[in-house]
Amino acid sequence: MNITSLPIKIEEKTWLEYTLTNDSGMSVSFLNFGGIITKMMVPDKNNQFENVVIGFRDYDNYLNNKNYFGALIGRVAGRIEGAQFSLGEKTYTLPANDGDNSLHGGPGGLHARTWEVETIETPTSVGAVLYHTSLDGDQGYPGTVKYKVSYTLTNANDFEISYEAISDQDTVLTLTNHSYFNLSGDLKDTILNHEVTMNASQFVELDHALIPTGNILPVTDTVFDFRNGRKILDGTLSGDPQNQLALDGYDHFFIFDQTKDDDQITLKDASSGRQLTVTTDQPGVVMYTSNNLDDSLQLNEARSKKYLGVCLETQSSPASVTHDGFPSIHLAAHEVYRKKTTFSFES
Ligand code: G6D
Repeated sequence: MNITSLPIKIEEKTWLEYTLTNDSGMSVSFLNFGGIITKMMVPDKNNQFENVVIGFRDYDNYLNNKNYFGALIGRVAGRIEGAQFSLGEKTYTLPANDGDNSLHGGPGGLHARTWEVETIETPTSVGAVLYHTSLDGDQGYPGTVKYKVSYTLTNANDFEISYEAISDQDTVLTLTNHSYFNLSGDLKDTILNHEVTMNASQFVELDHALIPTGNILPVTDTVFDFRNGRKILDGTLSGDPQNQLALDGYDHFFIFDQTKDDDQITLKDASSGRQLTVTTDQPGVVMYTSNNLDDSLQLNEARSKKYLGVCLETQSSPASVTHDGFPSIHLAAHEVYRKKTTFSFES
């Protein structure tokens, strides 16, 4: 196992790219800028190590990372309708960076911040702790928030992301990571034939602006039912209005069934034999199948294109600031926000 770091000159700044490597050769590389995961080298069924996440070939493109490739997302992952919310008697106005709405914590969200990094090595894992402080009023949100995010790679090929945050005032917050997974390896294929199994009987209906309508729908008898496994392809061909308004794919919040089993999502690619299991203590996940990704970007191994990656943004629901009955994103003053998502790879 080892941890290396590489200085990367970007305009007048110098970023650091850290690479965590375990005893079996799996590695995860990330930047101190945005906590952006730039590569994940994972073996296939023939023990061939290939990259399974989307990343830019030229790192200066991360300065304008409109697809949020690999980035930590916050203060609030997802969309806040009308770019405003109220806490008690006070209404807060956020930058409207997605039409009339606020997306992914605003233009100066966590994806675009520089984090302090401390590396950690134990007998069975290598990792790092990333620290950042966001001041009261940052991107329109109340409260000074101190963040602590841990990236840990174990010798069992588990990559764990643990999130901690504390605010000195009541605020709203739900954090995630926006990696685009593609298990075919080195972007050889799209994710359309990836099979998803997900422990979710409900999903959240969206309107034309991808804002939750307030309706929570059953997945039964729809292409949103992944409980017994389903190819992502189904959602691109279904003609279901909910797939169509997401540009013929998925971009929806799925609410996990509350069971004892924390293995909430499995992603399988038959061609490579790779399997990713996601376990989390978050109440749900936005599964986004890169329906919005055009062919304008040069990535590590290929040009970008639609359906080249699938995001599994485990999180709570920003719709909770507008509608009752949704998993809350409220964080009380001095309450510790503590969440963990583990990405376990097998082949
Ligand atoms: C699109 O609607 C999607 C979001 O879910 C995604 O995070 C973003 O592209 C990168 O706006």
